[in-house]
Amino acid sequence: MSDITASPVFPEGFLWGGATAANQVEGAYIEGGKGLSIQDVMPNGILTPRADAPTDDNLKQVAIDFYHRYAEDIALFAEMGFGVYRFSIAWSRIFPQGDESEPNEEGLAFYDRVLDELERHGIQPLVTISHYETPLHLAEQYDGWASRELIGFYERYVRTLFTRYGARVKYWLTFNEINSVLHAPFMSGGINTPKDQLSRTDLYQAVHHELVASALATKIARELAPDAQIGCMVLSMPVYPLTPDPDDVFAALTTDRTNLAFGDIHVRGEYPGYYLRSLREQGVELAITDEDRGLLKENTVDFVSFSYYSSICETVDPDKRDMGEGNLFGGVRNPTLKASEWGWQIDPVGLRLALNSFWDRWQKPLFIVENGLGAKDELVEVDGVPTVVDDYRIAYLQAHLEQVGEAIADGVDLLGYTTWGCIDLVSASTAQLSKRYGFIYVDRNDDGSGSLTRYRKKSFDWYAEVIRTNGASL
Ligand code: BGP
Repeated sequence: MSDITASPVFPEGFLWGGATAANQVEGAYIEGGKGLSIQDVMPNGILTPRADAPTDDNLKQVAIDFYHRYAEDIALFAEMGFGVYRFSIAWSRIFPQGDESEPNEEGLAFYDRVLDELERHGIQPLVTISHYETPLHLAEQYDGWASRELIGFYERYVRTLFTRYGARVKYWLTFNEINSVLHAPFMSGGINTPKDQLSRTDLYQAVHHELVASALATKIARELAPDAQIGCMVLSMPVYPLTPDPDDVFAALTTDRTNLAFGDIHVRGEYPGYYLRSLREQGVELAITDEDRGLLKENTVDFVSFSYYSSICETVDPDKRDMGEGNLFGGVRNPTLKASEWGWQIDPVGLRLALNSFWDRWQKPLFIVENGLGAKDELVEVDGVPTVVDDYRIAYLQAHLEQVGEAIADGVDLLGYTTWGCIDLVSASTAQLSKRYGFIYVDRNDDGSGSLTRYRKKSFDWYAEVIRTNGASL
């Protein structure tokens, strides 16, 4: 008989690993037939949403040169014992402009090589189909996801991916942080119209197009890759009431729902009533066809994945709205929590709360596909070996993983956990390299100098031990 009071145990087969995105690691921005993506005109991250043309000060042009060093990097992941590696396919490597009829074979062959290498090491791929890297031509010519035409281009792209890799890749994510298009329309949705000139209707229409495209990807997977498991990916940020005032409690629910809606739609296949009410109150009128409704309803996801970095608070009292930073968007600061150097509040218990609330709500397997601490690391020598003594990162991950263990003991069905930026990479929000997340230090600086040599940080061995013991060492 099992002891239900036993300490949390990660289930057998739990997928431990790490996550990256093409534009943040690959570099080779115009090599191998790749076309420009919106990231190639974003040298400043979301600080200045776009430049007129590519500029040489864009660190993503080289990033960490994963395009040429993927074998070395995957070997390091294998050394840590990764069971899964989440990466994205750069849409503009496969369809350089986005609207061509034929894919770029050289781009497809690159991901074949990455998959070969993962297979060789027994690491499962977890593929993000679209991670903040819409082909630039689709942004400039069509206004990105504001146009319904993007659904057709995305369909062609996913058909190509499922045909080529469907037998080799089990886990797929349709859009990275799909809800983020509301906050960063250019980066997340390739929407060229500046945010302040974009009407609410156009913005929510773009979201609708992505949601329909996401459902369509699930439909195509069922046809072309029947063993594939399709997940949505949502930026999560639990919202607490700042005070016990019932109005604050309801305001917290309302803010939380701006994110929860995306899981609701993917899992239940329809817009929830509270979402429709909010659209009405904002004067948004969406063009939704019967075909859209059918696609959403019939093609719900197999699992829900999400990023988790912090929680926020909410209050109706304007005098108490002390705003803090967060992942793409912030919220009212929580006076009980500390924050990272970038002001992202650190809340391990919030992760257990998110896991429990998502499981209670959706009853679908969950996957944590981003979590981690961005920090400024210093390369030092220990016993003559260059390394980073990143005890702060170990403490962050340890505290979060303990809460993940608690959530599993609470009964949550969790497929796996991939830390964000398992190797240092270019930050999405700042476009700099000095905001580091990795277990592996990459010698490259914000001014582009550096040898690109990889070094194992102290957290490298720590994570390897967590994986080796399936969490028992936590
Ligand atoms: C998420 C993105 C990632 C990643 C991460 C950390 O929003 O999905 O691409 O970058 O946040 O953010 P940052 O790089 O800004 O620290």
